[in-house]
Amino acid sequence: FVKPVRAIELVDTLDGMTSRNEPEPYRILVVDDEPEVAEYHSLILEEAGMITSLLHEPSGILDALAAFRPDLVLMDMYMPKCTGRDLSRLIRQIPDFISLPIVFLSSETNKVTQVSAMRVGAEAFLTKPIQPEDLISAVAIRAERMRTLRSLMVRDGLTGLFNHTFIAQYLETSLAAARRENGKLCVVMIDVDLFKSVNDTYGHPAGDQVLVALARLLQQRLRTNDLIGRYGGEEFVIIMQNVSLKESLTIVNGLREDFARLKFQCGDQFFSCTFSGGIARFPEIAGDRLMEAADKALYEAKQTGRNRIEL
Ligand code: GH3
Ligand code: MG
Ligand code: MG
Ligand code: MG
Repeated sequence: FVKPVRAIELVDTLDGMTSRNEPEPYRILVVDDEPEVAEYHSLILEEAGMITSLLHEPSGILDALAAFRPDLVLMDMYMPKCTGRDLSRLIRQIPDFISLPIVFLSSETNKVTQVSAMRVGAEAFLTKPIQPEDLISAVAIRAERMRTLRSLMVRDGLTGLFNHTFIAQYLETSLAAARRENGKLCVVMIDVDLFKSVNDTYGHPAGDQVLVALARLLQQRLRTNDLIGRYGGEEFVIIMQNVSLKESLTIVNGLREDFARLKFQCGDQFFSCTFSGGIARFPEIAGDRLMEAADKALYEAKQTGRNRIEL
């Protein structure tokens, strides 16, 4: 029988979570060949707190999706050169956009035409003219569901941090941007020391609580634009933009000390944990070897005594 563990000194510092947890406004791509119509709908959505981007020329759809990353596409049906239906079919062929909600907004009232348009993978068919509140709720409900779905796909269930799949994706995108813009990128690999013995001594649920506490500490102390992920088991990854190796080392050593100071309570026993870390930076290390280099540095830290960070 394992009593619940708690991180004693963490409790009072965990209030007032950072801006990390504030919901971001929904991003809606409005596709309509008539600029005034697009602007009218966009205005309604923006007044409701959403961010919109307008597209009048259907052929720009894929670029617009890649650049704007919408939560939902509000799509006109009849446009010169192609229909909303053609456009939806095109969007659905891109793996990244397979579950992106597409909502038609058209003057088409023929139900048969509407149903056939939806068959290519649209979520709903709204008809113009539409009441602002009807438009807002139809869009908000579906954008919200998209957000939930996305978050389930990219987050780790235990800690709420980004998962392995997302980290890999994010690293690839950030590397591409860094190559374009001469940016720097630090990858930090963190691994809890002798974690197996925490599980063996205090039980698996206690081990879980240690992982959650570490995740909270990282979320709380790092900047909003640092990506924090759980790479696997008791391994975490941080990706920092535009910091020097020296700066990142100072930051991670600070985290290491903070974590080592946490006291966990399991029944009437108290214990602490430490972690080791390895850091590698782009462009000093080639992008495709960045993870491997951070992992190698981490291995070095383990070999040389643990509770330390290596470059
Ligand atoms: P080292 O300092 O060399 O990293 O030693 P270690 O014991 O931490 O390393 P090892 O890789 O041998 O053990 C990792 C342990 O982490 C084994 C596994 O049971 C445990 N673990 C992995 N994921 C979880 C989890 O989600 N919850 C808990 N409680 N334990 C986990
Ligand atoms: Mg039109
Ligand atoms: Mg490990
Ligand atoms: Mg370990």
